[in-house]
Amino acid sequence: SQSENSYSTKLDKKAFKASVISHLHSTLGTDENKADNHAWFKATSAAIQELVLNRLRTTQKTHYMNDTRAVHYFSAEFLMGRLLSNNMHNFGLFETADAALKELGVDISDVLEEEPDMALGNGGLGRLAACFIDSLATMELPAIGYGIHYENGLFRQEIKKGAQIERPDSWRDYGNPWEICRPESTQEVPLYGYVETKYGSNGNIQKEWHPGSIVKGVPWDIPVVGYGGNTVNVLRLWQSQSSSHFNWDVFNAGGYVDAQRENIQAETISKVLYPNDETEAGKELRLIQQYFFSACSLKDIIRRYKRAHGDDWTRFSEQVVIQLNDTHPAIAIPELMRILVDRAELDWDTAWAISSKTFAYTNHTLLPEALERWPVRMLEKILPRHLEIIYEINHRFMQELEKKWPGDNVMKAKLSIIEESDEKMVRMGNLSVIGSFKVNGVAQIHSKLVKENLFPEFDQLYPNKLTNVTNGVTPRRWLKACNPLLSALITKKIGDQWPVNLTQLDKLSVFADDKTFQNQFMKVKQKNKEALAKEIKAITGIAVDTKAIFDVQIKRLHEYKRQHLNLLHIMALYKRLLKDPSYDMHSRVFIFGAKAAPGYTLAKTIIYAINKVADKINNDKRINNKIKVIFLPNYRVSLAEKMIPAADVSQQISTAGKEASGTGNMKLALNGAVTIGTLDGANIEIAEEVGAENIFIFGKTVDEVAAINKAGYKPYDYYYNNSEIKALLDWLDTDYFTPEQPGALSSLKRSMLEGGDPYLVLADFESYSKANEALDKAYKDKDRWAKMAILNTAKMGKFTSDRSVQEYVDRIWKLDTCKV
Ligand code: 26V
Repeated sequence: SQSENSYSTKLDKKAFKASVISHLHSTLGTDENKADNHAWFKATSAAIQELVLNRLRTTQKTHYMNDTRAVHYFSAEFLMGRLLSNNMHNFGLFETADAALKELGVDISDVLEEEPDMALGNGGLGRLAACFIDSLATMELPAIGYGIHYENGLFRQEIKKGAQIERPDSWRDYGNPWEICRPESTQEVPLYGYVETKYGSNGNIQKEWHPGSIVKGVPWDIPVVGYGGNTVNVLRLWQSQSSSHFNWDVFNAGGYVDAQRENIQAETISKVLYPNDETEAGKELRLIQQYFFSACSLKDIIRRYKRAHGDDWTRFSEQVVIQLNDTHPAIAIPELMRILVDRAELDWDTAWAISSKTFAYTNHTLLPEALERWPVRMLEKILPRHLEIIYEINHRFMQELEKKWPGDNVMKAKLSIIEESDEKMVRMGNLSVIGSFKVNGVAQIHSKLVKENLFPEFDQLYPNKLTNVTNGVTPRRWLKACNPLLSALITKKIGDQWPVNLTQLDKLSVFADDKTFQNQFMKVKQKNKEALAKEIKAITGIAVDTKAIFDVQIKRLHEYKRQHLNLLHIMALYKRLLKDPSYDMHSRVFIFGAKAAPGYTLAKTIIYAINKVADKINNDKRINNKIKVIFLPNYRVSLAEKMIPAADVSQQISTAGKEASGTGNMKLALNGAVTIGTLDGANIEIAEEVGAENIFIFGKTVDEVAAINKAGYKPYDYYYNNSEIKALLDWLDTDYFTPEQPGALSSLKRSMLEGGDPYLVLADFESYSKANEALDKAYKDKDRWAKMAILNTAKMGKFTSDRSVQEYVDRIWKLDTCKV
């Protein structure tokens, strides 16, 4: 099997023990008697890292010798989480390490808990990047991830008196055992300044950018271990540093510089990850972050290309494909054009032919507030030459449009990279579509909406450029490593190939009605629930009944994801129980995890509301513990790994058309949770796979949502016509949940009435309530539920990120595997 490779067999328990102890002595400078869990973590990681680095060297040598075409995954975010457990699993060494540490008197789970999460991402987009690089390494594909070495990842969330407080996340305070600094590959990044027009060597007009300042980018490499441990690829993250380099040339140009030179501290560029998921703030430092990592990465790629091909640019796009993870790195397009035209002195058409065969772009959202647009004035100041190049790209594009649709200026205004508003803006989405050879959405429905609503004219202009690649998740982290009990049961039943061939899970389907297997499957779920209950008790002090339904909603807090729909329904159940103590429902524990962007007031109010409603319900003796509401603070990858295996129910309740794909939906179903969800994002494809009997679908469809909005949605109609809805909203207006702070939840009510209820919470409430009743009924039938849970796991084969990556490889990247 793939987990049995030469490296794992070389290192038996005895050798592993010796390696850990030797690292305890010579790397950590301590010994077995003095070592605390953190020291054991460091020593264990060092023992693993030794193997990792050996494979890394071999992989890099092999890729170099074979001069392989490689994908370069440009992403402002990589939400890696912890690496030790994953790396041990991928080397097939987890059991060995477990046994070795046990003999040393150390519990491996205590050791794993010492590792801080690498939280260098906000949510779905960043975690997708992490799953993709795992799959790329597992599938032995030549690939490199490029991103930013943030000193502080996504903020740590504390809940004080029910409200979110943000604290800095310092994941490297005690050092990181995996990263390797590569000062020899430092790059320089120019910023600010002015553009000089002059004559080039061939007598043509040439442009030269004289930057006002230069910062250094220092790369840190994080090895990415593929399953089986053969290929170890690299995630290269750039850290900014001030350069001693002062540009005298510019200085001598006469004080001109000082006027335009910003006094940004170079070090601030990679200081912190912006925590705004899905809202574009247009902050200068963020644009600089984007250019900083894109420019460093391109220079790194070109340095490597030139080592093999010298100044011959003709093969560049054969060797290099760059995937833009959303528009965040789209500035790489004019940067490559600048290098080709200004530096390599290629003519425009030649340069454009290379550049537009190099880039491909993934769109991750349709929300208008998340579509990136930069003020022209800001670009002009920070990247004056790039602005010129963007104008030139746009000018030529306008000529192309004129040929296709003569005289159609409305069309031109719509497709222009430049938005002619009061404050002129550069539309990064349009730039990305024009500058890429493929553009993809992340689930079928999303890609359809990208074609029909977001970029319809582009789809006409460039047929076959817009396409779909449905997201996936790595089953190594999201089943094998996080759910050892279920993994063992599955392996016993169908063998050990499922981690690399997930459609094999379908072999479990024939046991869905098998009573023995149902018992085994649900026993595992029960054990996982008990483990989570312990965790809940430790974190919140609240005891939950593990016989209750564990109902989980974990994702960023956003109105479109509708945590407040879930909350309203919880309040409805509570109200029904108060009114009628014999109201028939299975006891249920509602568990939330969610961070709100620090400036998103309503999202923070929803977190506060969940916590306040929780306080009231959890302490109300009248309802006999039928409902518990748990908000677990600081939701992150490592917490997800504990919550997902224990979930009975997966809440995926976004307004149809708003959630591009979702990936938590896949992770939960993979671990045997049954989805209650809307026909949105990948839920639709999950429903197709598991069948209508094994999922609870509710709510307006994309078409119905569009029709309602077109006709003019009137949330007051629902308020006045449905007495339960009215009572619930009015309840938020009383001081019942916030006696010490009357009116604290009123804004939440207002958002769904005066605020226009933009995400149709009220329109979907009744349907949601009915779906919940059906779910409750299904759960009471133990056999039926077990069958549903089993089939959810069995039918998730499609949603491995290996399948997503294979689709990118076949249709976009055109890579060959390279056996190391
Ligand atoms: C936008 C911005 C705007 C500026 C500040 C920082 C920032 C960070 C991220 C974003 C875009 C977020 C888009 C995103 O995460 N989309 C999610 O992508 C997932 C992977 O494709 C998908 O499963 C989710 O449905 C989608 O919401």
